[in-house]
Amino acid sequence: MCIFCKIIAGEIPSTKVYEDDTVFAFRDINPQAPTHILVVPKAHIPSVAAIDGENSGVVAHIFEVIAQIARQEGLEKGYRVVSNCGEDAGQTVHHLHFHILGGKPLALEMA
Ligand code: DGP
Repeated sequence: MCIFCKIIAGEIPSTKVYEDDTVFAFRDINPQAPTHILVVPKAHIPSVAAIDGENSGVVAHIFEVIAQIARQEGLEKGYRVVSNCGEDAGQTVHHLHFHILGGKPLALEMA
């Protein structure tokens, strides 16, 4: 089982922010901003590269959840949503996840 599957199963502790039948969100262990939350599907999808017609419904739902969490966290001044896909992007956990970063003005560099 991958590390995020273990977090979803409760085998590794995490600071949960949100959970429903298909989505789980928790605080990043190594925050890069005052608010840094990871939103993941409960189903093991390896990365953005594995999104297809069969599983894209949960991705649409994740974006509704992201908007809800951002409101809950008071990120009305804005936030960034990032998903690293593959080696060149520096993806370290191979379970699809979306970073929510906010709580301060963020640097503009994208690469
Ligand atoms: P990425 O580079 O996009 O694959 O980022 C993976 C993120 O996952 C990274 O910001 C750190 C976070 N992370 C890794 N292991 C754990 C963990 O055990 N608990 C929590 N809360 N976050 C983790």
